[in-house]
Amino acid sequence: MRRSLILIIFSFSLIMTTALSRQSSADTQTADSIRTEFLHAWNAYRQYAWGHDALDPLTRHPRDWYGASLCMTPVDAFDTMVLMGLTREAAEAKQLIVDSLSFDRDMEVQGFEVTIRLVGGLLSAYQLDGDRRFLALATDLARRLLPLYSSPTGMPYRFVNLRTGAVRDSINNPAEIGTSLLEFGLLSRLTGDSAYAQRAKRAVTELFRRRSSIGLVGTTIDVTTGQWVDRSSHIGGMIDSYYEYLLKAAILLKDEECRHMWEQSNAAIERYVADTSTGSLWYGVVDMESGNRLRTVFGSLEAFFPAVLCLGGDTARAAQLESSCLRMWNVYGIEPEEFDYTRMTALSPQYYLRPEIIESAYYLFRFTGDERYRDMGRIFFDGIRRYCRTGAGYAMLKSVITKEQGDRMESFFFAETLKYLYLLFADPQTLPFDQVVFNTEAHPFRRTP
Ligand code: DMJ
Repeated sequence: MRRSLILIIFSFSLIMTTALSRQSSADTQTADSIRTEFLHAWNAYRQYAWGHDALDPLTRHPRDWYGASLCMTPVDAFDTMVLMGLTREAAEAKQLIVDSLSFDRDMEVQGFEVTIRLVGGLLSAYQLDGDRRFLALATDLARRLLPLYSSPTGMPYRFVNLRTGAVRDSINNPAEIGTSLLEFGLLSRLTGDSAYAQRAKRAVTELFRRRSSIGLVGTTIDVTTGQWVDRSSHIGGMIDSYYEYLLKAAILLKDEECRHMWEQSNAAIERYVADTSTGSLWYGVVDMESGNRLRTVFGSLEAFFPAVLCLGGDTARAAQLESSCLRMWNVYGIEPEEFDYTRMTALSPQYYLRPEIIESAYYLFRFTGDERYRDMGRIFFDGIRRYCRTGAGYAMLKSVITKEQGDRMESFFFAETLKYLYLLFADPQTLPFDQVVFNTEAHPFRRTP
């Protein structure tokens, strides 16, 4: 009896391993095309915006977020280039970063954005490349971000001056409050300085403590008083990666308190935020105290949730939600920023070259081995190539209805969108999925640093 059980388990894992490592020449060709499109975008950045934060692809002008460049695109793109085997491009980007990136600037930055893109990008660059200058840069930046946590509650302010440490904006949101657990947790492990992990963990604990009696958090909170400002609750922008990081911190840092916070939060999300409409699963907006539904809106950002559900062990629900995401995508041939799932129409028609729907397809493929997720990936890649490609890189869409392009190419297009697409089709050995945890900007952190 026991013998046949072992045999069944063994055959099942063999089938799964074979399914997960099946790599047809069509898949390899798709991975090659994605790499070619990465180069198309990178070469445009190189030609028109070298050394700056980003390229505006229609006017072909460089863009810097804060007056002087913090090398957003090169830092965000570096690990994708390493994974794609673009050795020359990675070496050039590295040279630019180590020669010119400095955080000793009289410049106010948004804690969340520089944490996920720069601290995250530099940490994964360090783990992939081994050069301690990446770690030194990450540490220097994180040290300059610590004043953010000087509020009476320990939850961070939103902006800090990198040189003076002056902070601003006490009305913060769960995503920006919680999304440093991984970066600061890993940094503490790599440097032996617990200050980073402690600040990040306290912030999240204080936020979780202020959840409503039904277990939900709102959209904005005053970090000086600890009072909620906007009590609408959902899984979209301003809350999304708070939930994502609770679970990922449990995995990366083996933090059982974070796992407990994730499980409690997820139970409340499933009970109150989840919704069904037109025969599909969606997650809308509810009041955090009563759970009453406020809006039936879903969108590109919410499409991160199937990936998190997979990591949390619920691939069935993840599959259900990814099918809904695909339905949303198929209405216009590309997904809108916000979507009314009862009317199946766009509420905010922009597409910012976002990765989440692809990220979820990648997780589902890795967890199930089901080829349908690569088929979805092809649909996403084709839509993006058809509507967003320009002579100089890729452009966001002002409207998925008219397909009018807008003059932006966010650095997350290099860090996330093209990386997840590539990993979906590349040989699984390119990046062993179960040995890393991705930060919310798709920078892979090794599980055993
Ligand atoms: C990225 O900066 C991160 O994924 C963040 O968590 C959400 N928004 C963008 C991508 O859409």
